[in-house]
Amino acid sequence: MRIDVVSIFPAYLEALSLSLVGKAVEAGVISLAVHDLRDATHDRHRTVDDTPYGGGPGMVMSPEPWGESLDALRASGGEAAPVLVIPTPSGVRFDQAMADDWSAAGWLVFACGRYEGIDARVADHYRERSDWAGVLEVSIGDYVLAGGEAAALVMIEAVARLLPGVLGNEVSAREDSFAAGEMSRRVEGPIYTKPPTWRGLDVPDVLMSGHHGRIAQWRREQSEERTRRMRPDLG
Ligand code: 6GU
Repeated sequence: MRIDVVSIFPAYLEALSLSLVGKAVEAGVISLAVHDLRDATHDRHRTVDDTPYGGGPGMVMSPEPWGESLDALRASGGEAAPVLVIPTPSGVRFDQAMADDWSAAGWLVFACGRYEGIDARVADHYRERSDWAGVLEVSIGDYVLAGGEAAALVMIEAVARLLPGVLGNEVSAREDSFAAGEMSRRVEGPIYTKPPTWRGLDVPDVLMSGHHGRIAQWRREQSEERTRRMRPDLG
């Protein structure tokens, strides 16, 4: 999979060289590049924003640098059509099913906005372009971040761990889509490892019993109880 990220803070994405995503890049499963939006400006101050038409607070990211940067990316890619992901708090909610879909895409481009967001014509334009595979405006939750970079990190990690050949991903694509369905219904219960007693707290006896049927039933009950308590919106 190819992933490009465009941002005015390319250093924000340096975390992608660590951990699971970093290993997937090293292994060649992901081809990742981060691009500075300001490289697509032509004035002395490398300006990427302007005041909003109609008034209002803050600044809006100008369409021209986005158009130039995204067109250059597209031109570097041959036949393949990329999906343009625009992280924004006004987008559709990102979830495991979406991560699952994206893990089958060949090429994702993340356009990380700052300030009050990107001029709306950028999304409109790339939605009409037949050499792009679509535009998705996506939020990671109901809170407001200062920019799309942290959200892009979240979404890229969720996709990367599903790619075949990524270390620790032994499960099949079929099991992943099952997991996406399960996740929308319930959360997992508590898990334990050694030692059997820690600061006076014991691991539940049933997990030491070796009785696989009872263990499975106990885990189901714990999952249901925790889902009711922590996620009353599910189930
Ligand atoms: Cl994707 N971007 C920003 N700026 N804030 C957010 C978000 C995205 N998702 C939740 N809050």
